[in-house]
Amino acid sequence: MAKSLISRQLILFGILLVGIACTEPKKEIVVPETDLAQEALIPMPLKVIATNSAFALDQYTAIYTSSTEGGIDEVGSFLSSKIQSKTGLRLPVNDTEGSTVDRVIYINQTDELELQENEAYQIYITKDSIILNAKTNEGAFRGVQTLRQIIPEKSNDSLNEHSIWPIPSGKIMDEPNFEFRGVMLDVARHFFSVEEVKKFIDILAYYKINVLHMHLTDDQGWRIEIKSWPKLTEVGGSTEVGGESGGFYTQEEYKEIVDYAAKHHMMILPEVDMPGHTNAASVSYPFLNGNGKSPKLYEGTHVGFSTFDTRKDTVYSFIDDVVREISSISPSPYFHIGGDESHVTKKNDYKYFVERVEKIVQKHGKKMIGWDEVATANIDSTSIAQFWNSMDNARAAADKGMKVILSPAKKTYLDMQYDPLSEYGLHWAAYIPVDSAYVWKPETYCGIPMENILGVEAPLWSETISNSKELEYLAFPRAIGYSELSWSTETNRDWENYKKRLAKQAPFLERMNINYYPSKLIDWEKSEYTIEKIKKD
Ligand code: TNX
Repeated sequence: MAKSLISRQLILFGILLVGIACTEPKKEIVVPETDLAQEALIPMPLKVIATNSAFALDQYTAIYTSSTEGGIDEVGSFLSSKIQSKTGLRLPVNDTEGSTVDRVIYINQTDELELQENEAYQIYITKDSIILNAKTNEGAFRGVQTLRQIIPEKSNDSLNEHSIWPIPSGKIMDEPNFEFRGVMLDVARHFFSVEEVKKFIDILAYYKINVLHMHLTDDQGWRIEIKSWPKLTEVGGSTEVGGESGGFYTQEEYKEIVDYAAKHHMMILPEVDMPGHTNAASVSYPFLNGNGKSPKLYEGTHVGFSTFDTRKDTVYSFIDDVVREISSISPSPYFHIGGDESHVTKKNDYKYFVERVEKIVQKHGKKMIGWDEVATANIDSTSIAQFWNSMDNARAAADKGMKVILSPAKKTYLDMQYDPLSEYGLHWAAYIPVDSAYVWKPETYCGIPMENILGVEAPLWSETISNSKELEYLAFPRAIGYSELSWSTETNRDWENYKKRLAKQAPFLERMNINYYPSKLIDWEKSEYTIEKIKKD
């Protein structure tokens, strides 16, 4: 604390010195009139108050953070690098010497914030400064995403002798409605490389998603190195749907993803799906198998035919090793055990299995998450159910005092087709056009109390997709809507208003080279790219 106070003072002193050093009389900067309340922010912040002037972001702007250590400085550097890629400007961060500074962006960690949530932040934008106050680095990072969204794509070159990017002035107060705002990626049916996962994280973080759930194992593939059971990846990782060679992450690569996500204040939630969806594991080590058949590598898309042998102690020793190894490289407080669609596991065996695995997960210091079927077992109120299919299971979980993550297939499954003509995806739960994905209320959808709802997650199953281009087609723009459903309050959500803000995401998505689905329900901000795409579809 003392250290951070000292460095804060040093920086403010630095700003002062710089100010004094600039003895030349400054020309007044000219800014246009603006309206902060009309900005296309997604997710919609809690409160936005416009004051109709602007902060002139330009080459004489500098970023300072309240401390030069402890992570808040990294949030400052993150903002600087994103400003550079959007505008070409190179803003110094915590630079106390040299450069001419006319205006500052100050990112300030403070315990005194009117808002309560960990991720809360407030931004004050005036003609001369932008002050971003947050309780935590996480909150500061969320605020930085808001700032990124209100920096114009194009500079104003006509009002002054040099280019400025006018940022509308006013005040933003913001915090999330739900603490868990997730997207899931199935890397088991088709494998996605570390680089592909990182690109996905880049876009999700921009919309304040804070959990990437990775479905690491299934019948068609085992995707994470387990050092004590090497055949899982040697054999089980060798295939994927459709017969192409699969792939897997070494533990080092998994850590690389975890670290990359952490820099974006995002948690990687690991899932090892069991006792069903375990064919790849059973082919690697046949003693695990409990369906009475001899397991073979599987490249099709059926579900529900595999199961572990739930009555063998050696199976639990195996699971102990897997949970231990993954937990040791996973900072997430949760471990997801799957637990869905175990159609060939007898009911009592299923319950026995879930109850025993819950203890293993807890032994390794994690809270268990499972798909909603786990609520049929006698599990702790500290475990979490992920509602995808059965309202009864979701309600049973809430009755036990458990928290529930909402992933109703009819509303949030990113692998559902938009409509019968859209490429990729399935439609067993529903067709989910962009409006239907947005127009529902997590707060009341399955009739469980708000205090039992941990958040919302949109799963992207990968039976029909195998690369970034296809992934992006299904995920975007729908995932952007789920970010608003989980961050913004019910009173701040409105389809007619959202669809106008969504239309204005096109330039960002295009700059990021995202192959989003150009739904005709949205009047996309026209650019050559979108016009071309709409013509083709
Ligand atoms: C159901 S949802 C599954 C997945 C499939 C998905 C396809 C859930 C918990 N299980 O195994 O990939 O449908 O949409």
